[in-house]
Amino acid sequence: AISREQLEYSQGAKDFLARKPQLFVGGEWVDSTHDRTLPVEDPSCGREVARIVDASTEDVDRAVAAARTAFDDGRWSNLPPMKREATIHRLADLIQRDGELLAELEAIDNGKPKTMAHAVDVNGAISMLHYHAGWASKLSGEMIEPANAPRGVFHSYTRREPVGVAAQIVPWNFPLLMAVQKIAPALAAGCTLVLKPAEQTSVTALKLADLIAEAGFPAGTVNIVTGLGETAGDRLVRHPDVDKVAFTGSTEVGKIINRTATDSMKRVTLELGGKSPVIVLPDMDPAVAAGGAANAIFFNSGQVCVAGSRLYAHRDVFDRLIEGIAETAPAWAPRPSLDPQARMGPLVSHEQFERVMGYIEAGKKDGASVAMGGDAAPSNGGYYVNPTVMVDVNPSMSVVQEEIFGPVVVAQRFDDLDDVAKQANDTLYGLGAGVWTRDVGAFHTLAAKIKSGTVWGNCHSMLDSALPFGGYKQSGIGRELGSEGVKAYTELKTVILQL
Ligand code: TXE
Repeated sequence: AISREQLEYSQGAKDFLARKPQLFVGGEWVDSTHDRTLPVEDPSCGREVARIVDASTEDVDRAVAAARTAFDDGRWSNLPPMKREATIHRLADLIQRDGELLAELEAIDNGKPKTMAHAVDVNGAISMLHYHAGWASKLSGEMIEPANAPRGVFHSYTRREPVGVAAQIVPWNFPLLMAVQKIAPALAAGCTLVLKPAEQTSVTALKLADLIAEAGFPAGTVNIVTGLGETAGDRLVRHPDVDKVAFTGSTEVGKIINRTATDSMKRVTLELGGKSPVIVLPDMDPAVAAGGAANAIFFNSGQVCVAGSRLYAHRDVFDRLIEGIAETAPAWAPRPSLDPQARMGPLVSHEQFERVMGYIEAGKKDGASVAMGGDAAPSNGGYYVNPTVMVDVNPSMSVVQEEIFGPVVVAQRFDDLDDVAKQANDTLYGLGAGVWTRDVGAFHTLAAKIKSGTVWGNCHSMLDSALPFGGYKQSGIGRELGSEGVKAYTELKTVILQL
């Protein structure tokens, strides 16, 4: 049961949630053209705590127009790079200053424990901005000699130009962090943008808008519109004045966006779903691997695109590993997000709760056994699912093939490296994979065989601003982060002068 005290919001959070629903367009807060709004819900108790604008087509068009004007007149892209760099650093500093409130708002809106929201989302956003700020003054083209002309006849070089106006659509699992992960490289490259947060979790993006205004970005550089995917999101993707679409979300919606955006040759990067394997080799101490495997799936209630949702343990360590994970149950018992002891919170919404419980039931019906959890946790209207491990599963089951996006892992045995590589690759997805072993040769052998954008050894979900991130197969198109992620916001132009 949830005590009142655990759900007491700070005055700052109450004040922010009480604000009039508005959009951030052209550097100021504006009203929507219509009066439709959407609820903001606290998933720890299922209560509505605020309203946000459900943007109209005209609202989206106005935001794109503001970004277009700001891009075309060069008020951002033509600033000296060091000025852009300093502005991005300033935004990071403001997030740090308001980190406590941002973490609380994220916990209220998304359901993740406030301590996690601070340590992961807020601190991640700060370092993401500091990292990308530096690219503003480091991006450049190269001088390249033509291969088929005598030396000294041509002077040829490439220029990296900002791609233009970016439409950025983000999901609800790491609302602030995903927003910053999108805007930081775009701003470093000199783009202007319109960001649409997920309708379930828009609060911290709106708080971010305040900080963007305070940091001193020229008006129209960053515009933030809240609203539904099928309406506001779709309009953004179709808008003729948008040059690039960056999306993180479900593979299903990613395919729709890809079709719509490429119809007009917009640049597209997609970071989509996953069904990432965690592989435990027989040399590994099962007690150590159990903690790692539990963290790989239960962190953020399993609402992580790279969640380690398929566990493959060598036959020799399988039973001990499952026991070890089951022993972590008390530590992961779901609690309200503002409870300082919470390590795992509720799921983000009633819809997601139903979806995850539906998968658990389907797994049981298909013949899987529950080795841990497998049910909802008692609550006062919140969306709590107990950490769950399912065994006796096979590859034909939906729990093994489909992204559940909840604290549910399916565990299977394997015999050798070839066997486990085959099993690990038996999926439409290819986002991440974790391997637990002290055997360096076996690790690198698997790292080469597994078809995924990232392979971790003895860790999981380790993302870093400098390291490229993205998916093989139906987990996405393109890479975010690192130099690749910034280049994804540029066009490469070749210039050739006959001397
Ligand atoms: O995601 P959507 P949903 C997976 C996960 C989850 C499932 C459903 O398995 O259970 O998707 O979640 C916007 N045009 N992931 O339905 O719909 C939407 O408003 C333009 C994995 O919430 O993909 C939101 O801002 N935009 C994932 C964003 O897309 C559209 C993270 C993501 O929502 C749109 C989230 C449209 N037609 C869910 N339809 C990950 N890989 O991290 C929706 N949107």
